[in-house]
Parts: sequence; C-alpha cells; structure tokens
Amino acid sequence: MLQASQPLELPQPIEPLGPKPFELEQLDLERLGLEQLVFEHPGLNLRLQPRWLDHEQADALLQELLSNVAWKQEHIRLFGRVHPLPRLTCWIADPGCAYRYSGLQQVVEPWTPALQALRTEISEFCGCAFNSLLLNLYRHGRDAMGCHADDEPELEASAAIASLSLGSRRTLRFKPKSGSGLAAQSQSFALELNHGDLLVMDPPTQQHWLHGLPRRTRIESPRINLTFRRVRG
Ligand SMILES: O=C(O)CCC(=O)C(=O)O
Repeated sequence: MLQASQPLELPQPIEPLGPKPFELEQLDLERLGLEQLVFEHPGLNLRLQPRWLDHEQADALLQELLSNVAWKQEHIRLFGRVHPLPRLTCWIADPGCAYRYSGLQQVVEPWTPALQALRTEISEFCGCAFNSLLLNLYRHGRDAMGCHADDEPELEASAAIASLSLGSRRTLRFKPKSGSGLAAQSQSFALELNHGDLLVMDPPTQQHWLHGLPRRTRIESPRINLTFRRVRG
C-alpha cells in the first residue's frame, strides 16, 4: 500500500467543469515523486491518494466484494411513486449505528474479516475511527448517484468520509451548495476515480459542497465504491 508522502498543495487545484474534466493522468505523479494530492478551496478539503491499493490488491478486493457482499436493491419514494435506486447497496456498521440514507432506514450487515481489516487500515490512514461503511455497486454506466452531501444529522460532522474506488473508472462531480455563499465564487469541478484510488473528504466539505456520480452509458463493467463513515454514538 502507498504511504502518505509530502502532500501537494496545488496552487490552482480546482478546474472548471468543461468539456474535459480534470484528469489525474495529466499529472505524472510518479515522475514528480508525489503520492498524494490535496485539494483546498473555500469550504472544501479533499485528499486523493491514487492507487492506494495496487492493481493486484484492488482486483482481489473487487472480486471478493462482487461475490460475497449481500447486495440489496433499495427503493426510494419520490412524489408518491416508488423507484429502484440505480445501484445496489450494502450497509455495514458497528452495533448501535443506525443510519438513514436517501430517506431509507438501512438494514445493517456485520463486518466481514476482509472489510474489518480494510477499516483498520483506512481508519489509521485517515486518523478517524470509522464505525460504518456504505458499499455501492454500480453494475454498469447506467447506474449512478445524484448530487448530494453526506450531511445527515446522524453523521459526525467533524469526521472525514473516506471513499475507496474499485473497478471501472468513473467521474465524481463536485458543486458548491446553492445556499452556501460559495456558489458565486466557486465553480463545479470533477475528479476521475480509478481502480484502487482513495479519496478522503475532510470537514467541512459536506457542509458546503455536493457530490454525485453521473451516468456513463458506454461503460459496461462494474464499479464498487466503499464509503467509510462515522455515525454518532
Ligand atoms: O460512488 C461514489 O464515488 C460516490 C458515493 C457517494 O457519494 C456516497 O456513497 O454517498
């Protein structure tokens, strides 16, 4: 696994969302001797650790999770009609960590040994004792997640959210919340998330910014995203 090195404070970390989103590959991190990117902007605090898992580790974890997680099809009620969420999910948490997500009370599964080990490593890496995990399975590019902030009252606002990506490369979009006072001065931007990348969203990001995963209709292969969270005890 990569070790955190000298964080890079990019002078212009935010790229406007234009026809071509910000792509990490444009920066040759290895040639620059960098292992972590830090994005700071008013109300936004992100750390991106490319290839936190190497290719082999990420492949093995992807296969394990595709086969062994109790994936569920959740539904959401919108304007009186029930719709399936465009992804499968699984919620894992310590006992007593109840959490509503997208207006849904989650059925909680226990930690598997592999996910417990991963939680320990990611908690150490982030300096945050995560007690819950939401897994999302995007079966193909038609699966997606709308723009939202992980700012529910059950979540500790002072804790980071750590997001590990596995499988097909997808775009994560960020935009300032409209009532945040940042909308006028901050532009939307996007990050490309690759197999094995770890994105840490530190406070106060969820208070001021929304994020979402748009559809990519040409993608046929799956992506799994794991978001480690800290629910109030
Ligand atoms: O799939 C992703 O990268 C985003 C997941 C997400 O936003 C969430 O679980 O709240």
